[in-house]
Amino acid sequence: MKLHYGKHHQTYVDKLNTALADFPELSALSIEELLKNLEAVPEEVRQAVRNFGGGFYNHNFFFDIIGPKVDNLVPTGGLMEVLEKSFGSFDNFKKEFTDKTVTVFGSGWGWLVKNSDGQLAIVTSANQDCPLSAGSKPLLACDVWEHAYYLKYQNRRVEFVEAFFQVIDWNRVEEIYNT
Ligand code: MN3
Repeated sequence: MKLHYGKHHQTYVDKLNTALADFPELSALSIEELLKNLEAVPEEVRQAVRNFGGGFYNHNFFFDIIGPKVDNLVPTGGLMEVLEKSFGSFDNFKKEFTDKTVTVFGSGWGWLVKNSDGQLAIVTSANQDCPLSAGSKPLLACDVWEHAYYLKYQNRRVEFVEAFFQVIDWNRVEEIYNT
C-alpha cells in the first residue's frame, strides 16, 4: 500500500500536472469537472487527462474509502438497505462485485456506482477510465491493476478482493452516498 500510494499514485499526479502545465484554464477546474466533461477538454491533452487525471482521481477515491482499522465490515446505515434492495442481499452484492472485479481483462477497476437515474450498479472500467466520465457517481472502487496486488497476492486476484472487503471504510462510503 505504501508503494502503491507513494509511487504509483504520485506518478499520476505528476504526469497530470505536467500535461496541464500549458493549460491554466484546465488546471483551474476540479478533477471531477475535468473527468465529467472529457469531451470539452482540448483533444491534445484529452487522453492525458483521461489516463493521468483518471489515475489521480481513482486512486484518491480508492485510498479514501479504505482504512487500516474499520469499525464494521458492512454498511450500518441507509446504504445497507439500498444494497439489499438493489442486489437481494449484502452477500449477493459482494459476490457480484467480486465476480465482476476479478474478471476485469487486463488492468482496470471494479466499481459500485450510483447512476444518473439513482440506481446502484456494479461496473468495471479499463485502464484508468472513471465512471464520472460515463455520468455515474462512484461509491466504491477496487483497483485491480497488477501493481495493486501482485507483490502480496501474485495472480490471486480473488484473495486480494476478499482482503479489500476487510478494509472498506463503510462509514466513509455511506457519507459519499449521502452527499
Ligand atoms: Mn493503482
